[in-house]
Amino acid sequence: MVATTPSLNKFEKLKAEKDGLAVRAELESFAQMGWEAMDNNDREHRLKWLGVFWRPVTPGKFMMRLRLPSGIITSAQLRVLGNILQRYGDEGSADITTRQNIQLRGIRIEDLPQIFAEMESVHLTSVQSGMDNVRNITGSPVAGLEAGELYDTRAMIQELQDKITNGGAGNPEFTNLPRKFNIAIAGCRDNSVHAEINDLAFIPAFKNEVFGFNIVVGGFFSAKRIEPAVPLDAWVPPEGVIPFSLAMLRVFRDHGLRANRLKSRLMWLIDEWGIEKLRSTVAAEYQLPLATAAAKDEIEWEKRDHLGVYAQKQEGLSYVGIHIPLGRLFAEDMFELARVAEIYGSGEFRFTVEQNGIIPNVPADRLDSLLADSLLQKFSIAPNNLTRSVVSCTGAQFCNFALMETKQQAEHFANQLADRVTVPEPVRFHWTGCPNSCGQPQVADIGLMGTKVRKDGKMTEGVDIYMGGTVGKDAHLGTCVMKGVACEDLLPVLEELLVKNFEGKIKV
Ligand code: SRM
Ligand code: SF4
Repeated sequence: MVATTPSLNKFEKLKAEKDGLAVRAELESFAQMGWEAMDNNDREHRLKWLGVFWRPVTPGKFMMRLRLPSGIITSAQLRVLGNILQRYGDEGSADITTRQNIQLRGIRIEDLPQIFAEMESVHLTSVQSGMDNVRNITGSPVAGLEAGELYDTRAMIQELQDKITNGGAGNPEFTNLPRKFNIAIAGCRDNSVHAEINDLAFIPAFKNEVFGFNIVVGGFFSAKRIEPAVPLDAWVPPEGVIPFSLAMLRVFRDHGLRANRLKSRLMWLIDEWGIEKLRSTVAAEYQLPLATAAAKDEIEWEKRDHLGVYAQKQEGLSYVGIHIPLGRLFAEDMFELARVAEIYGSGEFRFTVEQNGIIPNVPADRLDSLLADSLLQKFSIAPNNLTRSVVSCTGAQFCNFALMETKQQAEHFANQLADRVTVPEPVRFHWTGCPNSCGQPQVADIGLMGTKVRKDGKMTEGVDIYMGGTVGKDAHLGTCVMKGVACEDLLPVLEELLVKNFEGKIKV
């Protein structure tokens, strides 16, 4: 248990007063009293331990962030989410997140007991998805499907989530970390998880010809500081991934810095201790022999977006990646995704960190009918190179940190550019509404970070532009190349960047 001292920040005091998970027992009474009568800390902070987020932008309409290990969901689960959204009419919507997860919008406090019961009936949980908890654990969205994969990480990722959350019931052992904690486990050769931007990531690597994972630590984005993960010089076999992760979480929980929330992520502890001390402390907690890293890892492919039709390793089956613009879904879309997954596939659907979707397990004799299905008119398998790879955070529509509206702007500019310019390859645009960088502009070909700009004596929405982010093999972060471009001046700037850097040709 972490002691409260006067130097602790206000969130540490809040957690020490009452654990976030404690609000689960009070849901019925919250539902009866309504959001206005609730204690402020319960409403605005502790509910996040259940994945329920107060939205100051839309008071009374909460956001619910789920947990979807490896981004996998079933048709039955999609229908339950569709039913939840349907209650809220036009106010009910959902977003696929940059951690291959789902967030629901429009949620009313009075409905929470019923919503949780519906979710539990199909084994969906939102527990510990906000505040000082482990976020959705990312894995390859084609785990178990991909011919070239080295290890099918699905069961491992699910089991790790179950350990951290006590099977979705909530686990007080890991609900009071110093800060959020991101974990990614890669079993494919293309780094589809963005290992380098996680606090803890496992990267496939052979040590003395035995398969296992090299470990990198401390990657994070924040408004104050951006750091890629650094090697821990450690390797674990597959059966070591879960005990190692739990050991790391215990060390972070017990030794992570808690005085200043702006300096609490794992990298700040690495700064204070040095990587060797982190390694030896976690090794002692791990209680198994910890090998040094394998000399090379197996991330050898460029990152793919998985859009289109691809043969699976299972003879006669394909997976089909579909483009979901900005990751935005409504109730009807949930029902439609459930339908196509069921009638053309195996009743399973997957989400990617690019905020798109995958229908796995489509037999050859159903492929043509799937490709002719009306849903694929809306969610294309082959969008153009400028709209195809657009990622966007939530932005001002629902997020009070936002310095700009993101999703509509992202769509507007992508469509405008597609009308005016052709490029030979997809260009990856990432939009993020503020320096917290949820939309990961630092991994993009062209990253756009919301800011305020003074123009003609008035403050207006603008962006700082990032470039040079590479993903997949040898991933590295991009840097800011242009500051404070007003959105109204942005189109010609983007056109020029496409022409100069991406072989763009202006359409005549
Ligand atoms: Fe994030 C906070 C949305 C991925 C860095 N993030 C927030 C909040 C909760 C702020 C708030 O209360 O409004 C946003 C909720 C807005 C809303 O209504 O949706 C929010 N973050 C998101 C999502 C939904 C963006 C998206 O549209 O996809 C992503 C949810 C992922 C999930 O399923 O759990 C999301 N956030 C990220 C990522 C990307 C990633 O994980 O790969 C990052 C950068 C990586 C990292 O964390 O190191 C990220 N979010 C932050 C930060 C800065 C963290 C820090 O250490 O300072 C904050 C602010 C904070 O935690 O204090 C934040
Ligand atoms: Fe909100 Fe900023 Fe995150 Fe976008 S980057 S979701 S605006 S906190």
